[in-house]
Amino acid sequence: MRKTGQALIALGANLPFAGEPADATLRAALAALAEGGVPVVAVSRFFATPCFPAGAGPDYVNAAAVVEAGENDPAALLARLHAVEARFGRERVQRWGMRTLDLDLLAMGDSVLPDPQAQDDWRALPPEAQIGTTPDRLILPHPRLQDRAFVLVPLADVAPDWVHPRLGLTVRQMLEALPAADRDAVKPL
Ligand code: A4P
Ligand code: MG
Repeated sequence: MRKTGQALIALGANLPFAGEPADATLRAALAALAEGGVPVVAVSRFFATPCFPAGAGPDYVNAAAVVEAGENDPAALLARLHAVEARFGRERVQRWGMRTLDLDLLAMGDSVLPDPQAQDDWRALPPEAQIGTTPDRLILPHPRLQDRAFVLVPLADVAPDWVHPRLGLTVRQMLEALPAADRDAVKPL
């Protein structure tokens, strides 16, 4: 069996599920991953983050985790994340819409999927095109991770020295490149 090592995931929620607040959902989702054969190696602090796009819904709770991919290749791991999302009430009504749980696969080591050119193209997508264009296949690293304080601040808790395989920058460096106001808006719960 192929071993693929560790993966970085992002967790987010901005709607309660079954009467429980978003932070409880994130905790339960991490437990569900572990029970479902995806051991959780490290978990960041939980943060309150302003909704992006601004005004599109309540604030989010965001976190990041390192998980053991084991025998899961990236597609299998994303399928497991989607199964956990479904269990916690995720409905895909609108891209970037409000959600009870979002689990994104941020990276797996230095894997670049589906290929370097496509990852570069998705990463370079202009902001106005991003909302209307949804990838139909797995992109790794996640094409927006370098832009988002709500991803990078939690990620810096668990993987500050992970290097983006296309940008050659660490999580810490990507975070430093963001506007200070973006970073400061991400507050530990
Ligand atoms: N997909 C391709 N690559 C990946 C990947 N690396 N990880 C595909 C996860 N999914 C990936 O995702 C859309 C499609 O991208 C799927 O077919 C998937 O296979 P989705 O989860 O169905 O839809 P989504 O969650 O609306 O899209 P996405 O791209 O995950 O949304 P974002 O960009 O993550 O935005 N504001 C705050 N403060 N905090 C948040 O966490 N999250 C979003 C969601 C918006 N605003 C937010 C937050
Ligand atoms: Mg998602």
